[in-house]
Amino acid sequence: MKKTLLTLVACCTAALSFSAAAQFAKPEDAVKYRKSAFTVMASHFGRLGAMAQGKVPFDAKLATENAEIVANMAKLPWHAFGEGTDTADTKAKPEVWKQNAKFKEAAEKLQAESVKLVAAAKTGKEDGFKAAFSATGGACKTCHDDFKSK
Ligand code: ASC
Repeated sequence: MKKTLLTLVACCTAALSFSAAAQFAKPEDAVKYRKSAFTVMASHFGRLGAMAQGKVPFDAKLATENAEIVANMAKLPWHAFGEGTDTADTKAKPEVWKQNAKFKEAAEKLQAESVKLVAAAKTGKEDGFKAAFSATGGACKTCHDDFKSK
């Protein structure tokens, strides 16, 4: 009985800390979090861009490492666009919340394209990598056009 109770407490604590991780004390914290994820994503996407544009030689291993970071970062920002985070220091347009289904679709599109980008980088084929880079960049752009002010 005591053991069952202890297990229950352990499970509840784990569940609590998980949901706490998905929340923020203040709207500013959520904005800082999502901006940070986008900043890291942009840095690594930029390194891939240099390869896609031939400014640095294509290197499948480096491309894969950078694409994996992009794909991981692409999972993070979305839960930080909660209610009440539209008024802080943000370039997010009101459409993020007004057209939330469309925003979610755009977020999922980026995640899907960045997963394909990892796969393309792994094959070591430069043409496929360039095409996947372009598709991922397109997903960035669509979302910026519709949901981010200049
Ligand atoms: C980048 C970057 C973005 C996207 C976007 C694509 O390298 O920082 O936000 O590409 O410009 O249109």
